[in-house]
Amino acid sequence: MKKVLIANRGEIALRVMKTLKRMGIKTVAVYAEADRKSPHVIYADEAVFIGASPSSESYLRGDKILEAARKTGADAIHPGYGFLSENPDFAEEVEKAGIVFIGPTAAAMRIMGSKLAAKDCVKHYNIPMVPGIDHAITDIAEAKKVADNIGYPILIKASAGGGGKGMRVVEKSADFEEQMNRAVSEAVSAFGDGSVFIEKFVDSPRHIEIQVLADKHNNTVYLFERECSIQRRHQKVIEEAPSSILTQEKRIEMGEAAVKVAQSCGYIGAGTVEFLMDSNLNFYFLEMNTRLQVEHPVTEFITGLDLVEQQIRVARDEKLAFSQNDLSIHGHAIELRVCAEDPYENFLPSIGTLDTYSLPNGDGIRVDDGFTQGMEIPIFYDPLIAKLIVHGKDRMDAISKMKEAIAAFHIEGIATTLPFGTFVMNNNAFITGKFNTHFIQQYFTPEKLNEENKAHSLPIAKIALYAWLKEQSKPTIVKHTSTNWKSRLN
Ligand code: MV4
Repeated sequence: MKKVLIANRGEIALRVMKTLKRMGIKTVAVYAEADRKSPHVIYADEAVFIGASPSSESYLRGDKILEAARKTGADAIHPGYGFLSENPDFAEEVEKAGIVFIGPTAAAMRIMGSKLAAKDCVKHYNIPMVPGIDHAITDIAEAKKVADNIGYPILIKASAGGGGKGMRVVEKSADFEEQMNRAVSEAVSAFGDGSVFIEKFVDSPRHIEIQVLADKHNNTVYLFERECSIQRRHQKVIEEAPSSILTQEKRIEMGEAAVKVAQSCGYIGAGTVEFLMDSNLNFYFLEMNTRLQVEHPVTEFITGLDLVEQQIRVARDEKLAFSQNDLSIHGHAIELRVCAEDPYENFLPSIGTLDTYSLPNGDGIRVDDGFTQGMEIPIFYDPLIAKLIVHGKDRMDAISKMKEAIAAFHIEGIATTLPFGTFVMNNNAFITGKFNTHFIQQYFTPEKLNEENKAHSLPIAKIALYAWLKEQSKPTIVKHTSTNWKSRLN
C-alpha cells in the first residue's frame, strides 16, 4: 500500500493522514468548494477537487471519489467516519475497481446497517439482548400481545433507523396501535423502509461501547470500553475510557460479547459494539458501528495503540501483532467534542470566524482538529471544530487535566462547547460517576452555566478590583487612559 485516498474532510481526514505519513504512505485528499484552504488539503501529498460544498455534491459522491482515486493511482481508500464510511454499495464499488477499502466487507456492513439483520445474525451467539421481537412487525394484533407480555413501557424502533431517529416510547397498552401506525409511517418517510420492531424500554440507561479489532486471519480482540452517556439529542459530547462503573468481571464479559458480535458477521478491521447498561449493570447489545468512531482517541490513549495504523495493517493482510492477553488499560482518558454550538443558547449552532484559535498543550493533552485561526466553520457539514482529549494517571487526574486544557484553549469569534466541558468536569454526578444518558437533561441549563461562571469569576473580579484600587491610591501622573473595555467578561 503506497498511496491512500482519504474520502473525508476536517479533523478525521487530517488525523488519518498523519498516521499514513508516519508509516511512509502517500496521501490524497479530496475536497469540496468550502474546503479549498482546509488543513487536510494543504497537508496531503495530492488533493483533488470533487465538487460544490453540499456533501451530496462532493463527499457523498462515490463516483467522483473513485474517479479521483483512479486518476491519482491510489491503491486504497480510507473513508473516515460519516459520509460514505458505512455505505456497503460504496465499499463494493471500491473493491470492484481493484482498490482496497480500509474497513469491513460490504456484507458485514450490510448486516450491521440493519438492526433486525444484526439481531438475527448474533442470535446464536448467546449475546444479551433487550427483551423484544427480532423480526419486522406485520401483524399489529400479534405485536400487541408480545408487548403486553414484555410489559410496558416498550419502545418501537425502526430497523433502518439510527441516531435515535424512528424511536417511539409506548407507555401503555391502550396507546400501542396508534403509536405503531405513527412509527411505521415515520419510518417509511424517513428511511423508505417501514420495518419496525419492539423492545422493552430500558429506563435511564448508560451507553457503553466496546472497541473491537479483527484481522483477516481469524483473530479478534476487544480494546475495552468507552463510556458515552454524556450526549445531547443522540450527539455525544463527552466520552471517556475506561467507564467508572465497570468491574473487571463485567469488562471481560462485555468484551467477550463484543468479540462474538464481530465474529458473527465476519467482521474485519476496527469496529464498535454498542451496549445499553441498566442501573443493575445488566448490559444489552444494541448495534454495531462498522467504522472508526469520532471518540476513538480515548481508546488510543488507554491502550497505547494507533487505531488507524491497525486499520492499515489489517487492510494490508497483516496479522494482529498482539493477542487479548497482551492488552491492558493504562490510566484514564476523556474527550470533549469542541463544537461550534452555544451552550448559553441551548447549543444553538454558532456561525462565524475563528478570530482567535490557540491550543492547549502539554503532557497527556491531545487536540485533533482541522481548522486554523482566521478560518470560518463551514455551515455545510457537522459543527465539530476540534476534539480535546486528555490522558491522566487516573480519572480524577484526567478530570483536572481536562479543566486545565479547557482553560488554555482560546477560541474567539465563535461560541463553543468548551464552557460546557468545564461545567461537566465540575459537576458532582459526573465526578462521582453516577450518571446516565439523561445527564444533560437532568443537570444542565444555560442558567446554571451562567451561575457557575459567576461563582468562579466573582472572587477573581474582587481581587482585581482590590489591586486596581490600591494602584489608584498611589499618586501617579496619568498620561493615557485605555478605553478598550471588553463588552463581555469571560
Ligand atoms: C433504547 C433505549 C432504551 N431501551 N432501547 C437511542 C439510539 C439508538 N441507537 C438506541 N437508543 C436507545 N435505545 C431500549 N430498548 C434508549 C436509547 C437511548 C439512548 C441510547 C444510547 C445513548 C443515548 C440514548 C438516549 C436516549 C435513548
